[in-house]
Amino acid sequence: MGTLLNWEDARKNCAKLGGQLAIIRNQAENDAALRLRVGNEYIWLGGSDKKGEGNWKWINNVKISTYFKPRSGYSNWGVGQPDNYQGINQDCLTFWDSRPGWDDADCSSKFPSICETTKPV
Ligand SMILES: [Ca+2]
Ligand SMILES: [Ca+2]
Repeated sequence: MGTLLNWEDARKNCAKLGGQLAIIRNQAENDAALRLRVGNEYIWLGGSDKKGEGNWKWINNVKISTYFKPRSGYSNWGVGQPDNYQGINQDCLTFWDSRPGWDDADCSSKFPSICETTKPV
């Protein structure tokens, strides 16, 4: 997870390793993923709104709740996120670097990422 990759490369890298970019289904998974973090850094997660602005989805196509589009299911956005910060099109999901919760970030940014295996453990 230490390698710095843009979101799409991170997604492909996880697939190559036989898994997928992490999907966070509940608080326990969120906490477990956060424990993998070294310090306060952005880390790619397996969600984006690349395919439709404001239409946040996990890579398994399950929709992600936002304050402007509430859905059922877990979400953990940081305050005011997602925000397409300063008009930059932020379409990829990450842990926010310094504050609790998730952030939408520029997909071409290079961050570490978390893969999960799809096999039951
Ligand atoms: Ca966006
Ligand atoms: Ca943002």
